[in-house]
Amino acid sequence: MDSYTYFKEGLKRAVDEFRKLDKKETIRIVSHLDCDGISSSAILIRALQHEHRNYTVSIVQQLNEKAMRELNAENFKYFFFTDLGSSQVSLVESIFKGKKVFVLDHHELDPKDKISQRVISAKHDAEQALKAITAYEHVVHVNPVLFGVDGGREICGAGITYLFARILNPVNKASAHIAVIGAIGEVQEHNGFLSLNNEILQDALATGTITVKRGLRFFGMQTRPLHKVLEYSNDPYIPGVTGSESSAIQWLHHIGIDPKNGKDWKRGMHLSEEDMAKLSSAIILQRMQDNHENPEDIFGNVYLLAHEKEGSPFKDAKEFATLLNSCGRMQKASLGIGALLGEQKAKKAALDNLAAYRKELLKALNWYKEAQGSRNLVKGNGYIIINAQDNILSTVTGTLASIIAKSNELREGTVIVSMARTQEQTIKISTRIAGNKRDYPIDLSAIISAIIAKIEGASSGGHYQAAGAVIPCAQETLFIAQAQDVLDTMLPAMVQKLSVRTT
Ligand SMILES: [Mn+2]
Repeated sequence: MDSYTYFKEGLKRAVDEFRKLDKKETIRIVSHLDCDGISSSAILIRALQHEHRNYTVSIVQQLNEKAMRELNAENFKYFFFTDLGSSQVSLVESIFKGKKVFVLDHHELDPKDKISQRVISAKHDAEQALKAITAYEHVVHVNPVLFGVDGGREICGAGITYLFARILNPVNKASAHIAVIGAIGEVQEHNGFLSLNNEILQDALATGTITVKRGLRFFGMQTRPLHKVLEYSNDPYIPGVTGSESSAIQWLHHIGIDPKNGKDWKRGMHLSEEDMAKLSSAIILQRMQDNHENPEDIFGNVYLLAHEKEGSPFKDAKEFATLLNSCGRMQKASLGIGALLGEQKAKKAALDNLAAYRKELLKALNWYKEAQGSRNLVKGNGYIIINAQDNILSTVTGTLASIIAKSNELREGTVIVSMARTQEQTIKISTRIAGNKRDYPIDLSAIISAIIAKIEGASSGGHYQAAGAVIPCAQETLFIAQAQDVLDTMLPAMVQKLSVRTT
């Protein structure tokens, strides 16, 4: 048996545990606020409905000790934590005495949890990993990382929840498309899916909920005017076109495509096959003239929801995923869940919410423009610290940092640290690297852990090139000082590696 088969065997054991639960009890679902977490909860809700189980759902930004103690004080015996919980599983086990908590997660394992650490020491031995799932008194813990499966790329929270649901009852195959949306939101799709994600996609194709076609890798082909799609296209980048609305319109005329359909702007999905071919070759040519590394790297898989109308913001799985993220960030996750479950009212409200979210984002960008030269921006050698305090929504700090990173205003390779206060007396911190390359030798998760090492009450997480942290508000000044210190010492060594590599 390979590790994937063992992992599914582990899910089967979790399902067996689930079947033992008293049917009269209400199940408390707690999930993460991003697209993946929202998708996970939608899949689980549908599965529990089929089982005729009662449930109640909460979506949270993070699962800290305080939140867990509050949950434990509620009047529930059974819990499901989806897309979160693994990195605090030892705390879950110690807090939820006399309860049963199912943790379905793909995040890093808890360094304080002896059971998962034993599996890591045994080099993810499959038998050990299987035993670990039910080795707790109050937790049933399923995480592909235990089996040596890459939780960053091969499967996400929604995928794990989907496989759990599929074992519980094959009728849940009808939810495969939701897991695909979750994986796309989690950026696990790169010209196709790997292993378990791909297996789930095959289910979605077989049940007919999703169709895949090759197409231009642009965002918004269903809903945005074509010239807007080109104006905003950072990846793939079109030299001389990206970044300017008027250039995009002129260029379309120049290559023989009318940007209008009568009175209205033409959208990507309106293009005839002939015009689509014309557009593709013109983009490749434009990139060749600019000596782009891979001028023809403009195509990718487009995942379309079969039962949504052409031109709808729910048609393209990538646009749907963005919509779900915006629901989470505006604290309106329930609209996202409703939209995934096909509720028309929720879908409409989710669209209104997307407009409100875009306003918040614009507000954040305007604040950043006006903050130039102020004390809120700390500029150093190779980095910038943006301290937005209460001026922007804490849930858009990451997106703000990403937009600045891709805007070409900072030198390539500049580290961006963006901070904003939450409603819980904490500060949310996001880090990004400026530029459009995918692999700078700058390890942001190492940098962020070094910064928070001396800060009490801080926690961090993330990946090599997109990491974040949460600190208490009282530590704001100390954090900035620590960040300057760490970046001044760590960055030069990493950047030196960068210049060696590129020459
Ligand atoms: Mn996730």
